[in-house]
Amino acid sequence: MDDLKSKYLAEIAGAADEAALESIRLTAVGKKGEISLKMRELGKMSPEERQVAGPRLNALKDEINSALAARKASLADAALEERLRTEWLDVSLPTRPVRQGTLHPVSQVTEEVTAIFAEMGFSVAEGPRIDTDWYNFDALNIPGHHPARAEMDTFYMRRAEGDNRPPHVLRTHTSPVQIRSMEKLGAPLRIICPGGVYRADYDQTHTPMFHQVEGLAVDRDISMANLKWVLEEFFAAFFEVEGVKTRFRASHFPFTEPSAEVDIQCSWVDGQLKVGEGDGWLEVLGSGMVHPKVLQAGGIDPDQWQGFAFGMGIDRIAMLKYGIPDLRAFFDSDLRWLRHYGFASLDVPTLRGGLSR
Ligand code: 2U9
Repeated sequence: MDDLKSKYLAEIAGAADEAALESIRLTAVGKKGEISLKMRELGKMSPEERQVAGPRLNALKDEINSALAARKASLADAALEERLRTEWLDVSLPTRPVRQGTLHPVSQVTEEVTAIFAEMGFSVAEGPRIDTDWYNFDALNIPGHHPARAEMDTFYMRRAEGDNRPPHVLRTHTSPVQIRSMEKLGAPLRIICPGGVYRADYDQTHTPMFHQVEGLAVDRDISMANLKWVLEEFFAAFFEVEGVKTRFRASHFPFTEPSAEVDIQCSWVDGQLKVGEGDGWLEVLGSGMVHPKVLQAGGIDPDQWQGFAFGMGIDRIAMLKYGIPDLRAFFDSDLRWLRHYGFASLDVPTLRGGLSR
């Protein structure tokens, strides 16, 4: 019996896995195992012999069973240790590069423009895209008969039968937002108004919906000199160059007096636009001193306050900065175009961190 015990305990200690253990169990203590057969032999023994052999066989069986259980547990522990060692995950690693959506150039440029003007103390104002013709036209010194109304190719909203109130329009510029802001906030005031606007026009350089950003600064002593400085700061920051010369050409808008169209200094090298160098000029913006009637419409006393205003097309400056050739592609929702011209959605433009990395 001592031989049996040392044989099986050695085999159990050396078993490599659960399958080996199970086969040892069957050979030793299984129904037809060696120890079970020995127990059957007890019946042939004399009572005296049986009294000695019986308890020893039972003890041997118990000992082998507990050795089997202990070995099984230690094999399971070792298997778990091995899994813990090999199956690990570094949760601090960046995620796999999944194909993500991109920021549309219009959104990117709007963020860039906002960051630059924010630095100069302008906040962002927004308003409705459907507005009354008073906010869109009359308040801006464009009365009913004014040719500018026809020129703007306005989309008018249909009125219900018998409704004689003045019609609503799809705003043709973001200027109504400035009127609303003057009414709400009063003077002094520094705001920019970015957003979509609508004109019934469609060709290579016009889409019926496009984006503008307009700016308005109202204070006690504001002049064209302030306007010029603000715009030159803006263009240098936006085009990410040291400085940009501007050229103001006299013009006419109903809502500003005097009015100027503004060109920026540029050159064309191998078909590529370079802003802030060379002796070419590129028209980018309209501007002027806010017309007294327009200040009045916004509830601001023109004898106490004056202001400058400007307006430019976001889509157009996006095309210029990022070399995008066709305006109409902006609104096609073509995924290949969006992947090519889009921006990483988490790179927020800031003046210090870089506008467009
Ligand atoms: C208020 C007072 C004055 C905004 C202005 C322009 C000149 C202008 C065009 C540029 C290209 C529109 O997108 S575009 O076609 N804009 O030339 N906009 S001054 O003047 C305002 C606005 C609001 C209360």
